[in-house]
Formats: sequence, structure tokens, C-alpha cells
Amino acid sequence: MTEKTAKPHGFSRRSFIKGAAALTAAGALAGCSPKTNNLEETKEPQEAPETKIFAGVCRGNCGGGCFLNVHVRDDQVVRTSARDMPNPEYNRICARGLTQVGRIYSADRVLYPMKRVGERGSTDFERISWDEALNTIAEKWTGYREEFGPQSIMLFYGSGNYALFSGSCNAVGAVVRFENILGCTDAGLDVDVGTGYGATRAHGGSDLGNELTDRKNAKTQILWGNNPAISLPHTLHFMIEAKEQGTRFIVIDPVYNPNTAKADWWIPVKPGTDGALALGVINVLLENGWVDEETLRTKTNCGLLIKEDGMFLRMSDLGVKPTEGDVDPLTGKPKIIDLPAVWDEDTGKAVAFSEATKPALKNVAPIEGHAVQTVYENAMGYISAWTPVAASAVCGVSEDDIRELARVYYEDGPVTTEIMQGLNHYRNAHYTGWPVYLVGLLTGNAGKPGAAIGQSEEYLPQMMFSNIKEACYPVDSSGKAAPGVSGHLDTTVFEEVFTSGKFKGKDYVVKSAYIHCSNPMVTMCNNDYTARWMDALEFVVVADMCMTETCKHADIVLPAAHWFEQQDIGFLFSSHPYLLWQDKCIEPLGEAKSDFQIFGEILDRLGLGEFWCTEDEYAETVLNSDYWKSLGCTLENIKTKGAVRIYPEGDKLGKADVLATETGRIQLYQETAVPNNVSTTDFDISKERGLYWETPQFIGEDREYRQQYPYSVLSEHMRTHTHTQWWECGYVREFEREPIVRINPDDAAELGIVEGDTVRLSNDNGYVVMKAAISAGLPRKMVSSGRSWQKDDFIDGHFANLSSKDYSPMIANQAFNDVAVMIEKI
Ligand SMILES: Nc1nc2c(c(=O)[nH]1)N[C@H]1C(S)=C(S)[C@@H](COP(=O)(O)OP(=O)(O)OC[C@H]3O[C@@H](n4cnc5c(=O)[nH]c(N)nc54)[C@H](O)[C@@H]3O)O[C@H]1N2
Ligand SMILES: Nc1nc2c(c(=O)[nH]1)N[C@H]1C(S)=C(S)[C@@H](COP(=O)(O)OP(=O)(O)OC[C@H]3O[C@@H](n4cnc5c(=O)[nH]c(N)nc54)[C@H](O)[C@@H]3O)O[C@H]1N2
Ligand code: SF4
Ligand SMILES: [Mo]
Repeated sequence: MTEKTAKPHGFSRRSFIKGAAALTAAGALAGCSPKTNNLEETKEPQEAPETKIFAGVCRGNCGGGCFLNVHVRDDQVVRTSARDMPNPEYNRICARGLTQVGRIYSADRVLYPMKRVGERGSTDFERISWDEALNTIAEKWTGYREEFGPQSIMLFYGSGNYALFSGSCNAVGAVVRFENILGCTDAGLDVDVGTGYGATRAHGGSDLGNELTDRKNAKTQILWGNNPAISLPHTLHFMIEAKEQGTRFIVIDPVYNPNTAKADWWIPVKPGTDGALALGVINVLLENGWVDEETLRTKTNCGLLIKEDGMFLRMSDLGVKPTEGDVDPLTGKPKIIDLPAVWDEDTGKAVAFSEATKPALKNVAPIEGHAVQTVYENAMGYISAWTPVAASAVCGVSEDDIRELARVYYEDGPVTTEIMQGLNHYRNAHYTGWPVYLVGLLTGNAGKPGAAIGQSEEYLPQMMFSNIKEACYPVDSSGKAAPGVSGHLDTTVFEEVFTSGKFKGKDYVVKSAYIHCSNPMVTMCNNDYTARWMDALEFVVVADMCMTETCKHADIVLPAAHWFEQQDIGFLFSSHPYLLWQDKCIEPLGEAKSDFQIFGEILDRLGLGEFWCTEDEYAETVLNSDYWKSLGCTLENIKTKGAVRIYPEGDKLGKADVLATETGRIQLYQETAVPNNVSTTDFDISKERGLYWETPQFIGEDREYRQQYPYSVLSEHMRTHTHTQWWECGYVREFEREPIVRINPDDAAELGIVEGDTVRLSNDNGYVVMKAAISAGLPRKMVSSGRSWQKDDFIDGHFANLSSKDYSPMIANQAFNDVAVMIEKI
């Protein structure tokens, strides 16, 4: 497609842009798109260069995946604009999408392979050739592999690019094939999994969200720990349009922010205490009989019987031999079926739960010598303590408001509850997730038009229907399969493992890391710790588009091509149901290469090139599954149509009639718990079986730590950055020049701080110095700050130093907001 442009007057556009590119390559342009000043005018009028428009996908981890037009003139990207989706309701772009040009031609682009010649952390690098870079990697890695084994190389990848070939989709991206061929250690971001892990206890699976276009069917929509105005800007209009059509808009958030400003009702909960709020709501629902007995008996596991050892009474306890079911794809063995029993009041017998017409909810006498308690009794034992009075004392929401919220779920449905990560970035996130999801589930507010709970567009389930086996575990010509990764490490153990060469008492040597699509020096908790683990490694390679704080700790930096400099497929988004095609719009700048190509060239030099393939072959393999075929999701279709839906029109994501739990029902108790944290050796099972909630580790008002450090710290996902991305974009700098911390006016007055003062935030982990701003949107004793800045942006210290790198033994989930500090004016 082409666009005729106005004839440029007076100077040759072609020569000026070429000149600008050369300047940029030399690092002389300050992170902006080509400028038009100081250029000599040519006398000869020239033909207007043609503008070509290509398909582009904006695909950092803002969850957006906006479909863009990339306007190219003279082999230069000159502009981006929103591109039409098949359903125009999904057409979107934001200020970041509009400033992509500033990233491509940023002075901070990495244009050539570089090797470190100074200290780790310094900017002393020297340009080297691709041959030298790849040969050094191959030589080092071959040595480590031979001496210590394949696990001695660790692949760490983040969320920089949600695309199939060169990105970081952790389900089916080519990066997964790369690491399985290497047989290396797998590592990545330990983030965003706490609430979901807890929610899984309630319903067994992933989110129960509906497509965003369903929002208008809700009578009530509740944002519970979600900031779409900033974090998912392309989704907010669905919510606001529904509001305009009469859907009530409720926001549960400690902060008065742009979403709250639009709310019909704002519920200002204390940070990290939503679990208490939800338990208070459940208490009201059950005390008032607003969850009817029929629901409790037939839609929940409340009738199941718990023995004294905490395990369910099963049919085998009653002498019924277990049977074999389908083969479990994970173990390759048949599943053993030994159903939990209930006491059926209709027949006066203990039977398999699925046989009973009226499972007893309480007072079941011992059965064949087993004293039992029902799940209902167990749950009520806990819930009854969470009266509105008790819940209000912890979460700060009034008793009346807790009762009113319960009433809304009971009477004002269908209710859609939209949850993102506001509940998640605390140490107690999984204890919060379970009761919060129960509120929606117990009131029937899931799996129906207008009724849903979770994130509206969560696509991991669809990705899992790909042909992962052949795409990610390739076979060579002799029939030998790629070995698969040798192990997984969570960040919390990196330093210990890298320095001791041991993991859980066994030898586990890691010598080298390859960092792909991530900036962990800024994005992982505790920057000092991240520097320590990176520096504990002998050889670090970072592939990035720009010279991040992480690159500065690398031995070799590889220039990754920008998204528009390569073909790819946008895969895994949270805001629309499409796979999107990315054209190669321009040649990579400098000597940049696509990551897909880099992976292949590294494997070639390690003698493993036979396992690699072309991009088209990769896509065709991934999409070669019944699921994708049934939807017409072929490579050909994606290339020609640009956008192809990933589930049928009108198909709800959040089917909640049969849940993915053992009983297919809502759970209020589970007998076992598997930690999602590889370093865990021990945990307290008594906290993990039934409902249980505790305050966050550092910001809980009952915690001693808080006495010394009275301010909780919220990390804001910034409007101008997607995590750290766009830091290199000059336009963005013009909007937001430096980090600031926002403080409530009364707190500021108490501290003697006024707008613009320099302040120091500190705690046991570290400190940061930046400017203060006064904001009445924040509650007392809670401050907030954008979390995407790099070390050089701060007056002193680092924001990422305030957080602790440790997490709950149950789940590898970094607790970015479980941070308390003291504040001094300096
Ligand atoms: N512009 C931009 N967009 C992004 C990102 C980005 O960096 N920049 N990052 C993306 C990623 S990976 C993620 S995970 C998402 C995160 O997206 P969100 O989860 O929407 O963002 P957060 O800012 O973490 O928090 C959401 C809201 O929760 C509130 N909150 C904080 N603590 C609590 C609490 O204890 N209880 C309740 N009820 N609310 C609380 C905050 O005030 C905020 O309004 O954003 C994605 N989108
Ligand atoms: N304090 C605090 N920290 C947080 C959070 C918080 O709320 N508070 N949120 C956390 C969350 S929710 C998340 S998801 C993480 C995200 O953490 P990261 O994934 O580490 O975040 P990004 O800053 O997006 O880093 C991506 C990097 O990949 C690069 N990149 C982009 N595209 C490509 C490509 O195609 N190839 C290569 N090789 N590189 C590419 C970018 O330039 C960028 O440097 O951050 C977490 N960190
Ligand atoms: S940054 Fe996110 S919202 Fe903005 S254009 Fe890109 S994908 Fe869309
Ligand atoms: Mo995230």
C-alpha cells in the first residue's frame, strides 16, 4: 500500500534523512526522530518520495499489541498510526505507539556488537564484529558445556517483545526452542503470578474473563486492583462506553487516579488488604443466606469430607478400588480415579460426590471409623471470624461499605470484575486471590454474558493449543530430539547458586547468562542483588535494542533489531483476540539482527544448527494443531489478512459452568499444595489448605517493620514507559523528565516537604533520592513513584533497591509493592 505525500519544498528529503540516520548511528542525535534544522537546501526540486505503509505491531508488555501502520519513506520509518482491525472497536494507539520513530532512531540504540573493556556496570565498551562476538560466545559456551554440563548456561528472558520469532512469548516463542536445543538452565521474570496462583485454588484454572466487547452486558463492572487508564489504555473505552450505557462502574483501589475519577463508587481499600475485604464480603454473603444452599451443595466442594489428617475422605477409604482414567500428558501414566466422598442426605449414605443429590453441609457422623468435618464447616470456621467489623479494622473500608459491596454482588449482577496486578505485587498475593475470586464465583458472577472475573483478555490457554511439542522440542535428522532445558532457577536463588555452584545441596554450576528481551537491573526487585548475581557470573551476554542498565553489566552486547526491522507475528496480548502480522518495514539499523537470526547463528557455531529452521517453518509448525486450523490461523492467512482471531466470535473465554478443579466445582478447601517456587524445601501446609489470609510482609500495619518505616511505596506502571521501554525515546523525555515520588499533602506537611524538594526514601534494603511532588490522590502513609527509571536518572541510589528479592515460599512472585520506607527531606 502506498500513500501519496505532499512534495517537500526546497530540500531533498532523501539526502536529509540519510544524513540523519548516519548521525544517529554515530550516537549524535539525542534520542529523537530525524530533525529538519541546520540542513543545506538543495536547489534542484526533486520527485516526492513515495510513502509505503506496512503492517506493524506494537508489542512490549503493556499488554496492548496495537496494530499499527508503519509509514516508510526512503527506507526510513517516518511515522506510525493506528491500523484497522477486523473489528474497529479494537483500533487503538497511544503516545508510545506514536513515538516508535524516536526509539528506532534513538541515540541509545545498540547498532553493533560490543564487548566490555572496562568494569562491569561501566559504559566502557568497544565495537567488535559479529564474527568475534559469535565466536567468543561459542568458544566460552562450548568450554562451559564440556566442563560443567549444559545447565552452566542460563537463558534469562523477559517481556520485551510479545512476538513469535524474536520475542519472548514464554509458551511457544522461538526462544523456547532455542533454550530446549541448548539444554540450558531456564530463568525469567518471577512476576504477576501470585493472585492467579491463589485464584486457581478457587477455580482450578486461568482467568475467567470475557471478551472486552461483552462489557456492555454487565449491570455492574468492578475494577479490583487494575489501572487501565495507564496499564491497558486500549481497554478503558470498553468500560467507559458501558458506563455511558448504564453499567455501574466501581473501583476498588487505594489511590484516587484517572479510573477512580470516572467511578460511580470508589472503595479506597488499604494497600495489600483486599483479602480481608473479600473475606468480609463473603462473611456477609453467607450470613445473609445470599449464597443459597443449592449452590453450596452442587456448585462448590463444600460437601466434601475432611479427615483428621487434613486429606479428603475418598471412596478408597470406603473400600472402593480406584480405577484408571485417561493418560496424564505430564506423567505419561493413566490418571488414578479415587473420587472424594460426601454424605448424601437423600440416601443416608456416603457416596462419591458426583453421585449425591443432597450432600450434607454439616454435622456428619464418623464414617467407617473416620471422624470428618465438611469443607463447609472448615470454611465457615474461618469466615465467621471475618465479620464486617473485623474486616473493616484491617482493610479500612467501612462496615456499611463491606455490606453494600456484598449486596452488589448478590443483587446487582451480572457483575464483571476486572482484575490485574494491583492485588498481586504483595507477599500475601495468593492468600488474597482465593477469597477475591470466591466473591464473584459464589454469587454466580462468572461465565455468563456480563458476568466474569479476572483479566478480560488472557490468552495463555489459546497458546497452549499450539503444536508446542514439534515447535519447541525439534528432532534432528537422525531422529534425536533436542534435550529440553536442564532445570529452572528462580531469581531469588541466583546469587547463592552462582557463587556456591550448588542448588539444594547438589552440584549446580552456572557460568554464563544470555539475557533476552529484559532489563532485570531495573525490573527485578533489589538492584544491588541483581548486580551481584550478574557480576557473580563469568560471562554475560545481553541482546537488546538499546544500551540499558543491564547491558552495562554484560561482557558482550548484541544489537537486536527493532520490531519493525523484521517480520514476525504478534502473539499473546491482553487486549484483543487477534494474531497480528508484522512486516519487515526497513532494513535493520547498523549491524542489528533479528533475535531469531542470532539464535540460529549461535546454534550453528555450537554445532547444533541442524535443530534450527526458518521463520516460516517455525510459524507453520506452531500453528499446525487442530485448534489453530479450526480457526483458519495459518501463516498464509495471517500474512495476507494481517489479523486473525484466536477464538471464535462470541465464544466466552471464561466458561465457568464446569471448572478445572478435581470436582469441576468451586473450591473452598484443597488437601494438597504444590509450591510454585523451585527453591522451596519446606512450607506450612496448614496455611495452604483452607482459606487463610495474613497482612503483607513489610507494609502490613501489624508488622514491626512498619513502625520503623511508616510509608508504604506503590510502584506505578508509567504512562510514558512500558516497563523500562521508551526510556531511550526523546519525545518521552520531554513529557516526563525525571523520577518523582508523590506524597499525600498532610504527610508532606508533617515531614516539612513541599513540591520540588529533594527527598530520600530508605529502608533495610537501600535508598533512593529524587524530587517530591504533592498529590492528594494518595492516602496517608502511602507514597507512589514511577518504576521504570534507570540508575543514572536518580539523584542518588535506585528505586529498585527498596524492594526485597525474597518471596513467599509458595510462589515465585516478586512483591514490588510490599515495600515500606522512611522519608527524609535532604
Ligand atoms: N503504560 C504501561 N502499561 C503497562 C505496563 C507498563 O509498564 N506501562 N506494564 C504492563 C504489565 S506487565 C503489567 S503487570 C500491568 C500492570 O497493570 P495494573 O495491574 O493495572 O497496574 P498497577 O499499577 O500495578 O496496579 C493497578 C492498580 O492497582 C492499585 N493498587 C495498588 N495496590 C493495591 C491494593 O492493594 N489493592 C487494590 N485494590 N488496588 C491496588 C494501583 O493503585 C493501581 O491503580 O500493566 C501493563 N501495562
Ligand atoms: N519496582 C517495580 N518493578 C517492576 C514492576 C513493578 O510494578 N514495580 N513490574 C514488574 C512486571 S509486572 C514486569 S512484567 C517486569 C517486566 O520486566 P522486563 O521484561 O525486564 O521489562 P522491560 O523493561 O520491558 O524490558 C524489556 C527489554 O527488552 C528489550 N527488547 C524489546 N524488544 C526486544 C527484542 O525484540 N529483542 C531483544 N533482544 N530485546 C528487546 C527492551 O529494549 C528492554 O530493554 O517488570 C517488573 N518490575
Ligand atoms: S504501547 Fe501499548 S497501548 Fe501504546 S500503542 Fe503500543 S501496544 Fe498500544
Ligand atoms: Mo507484568
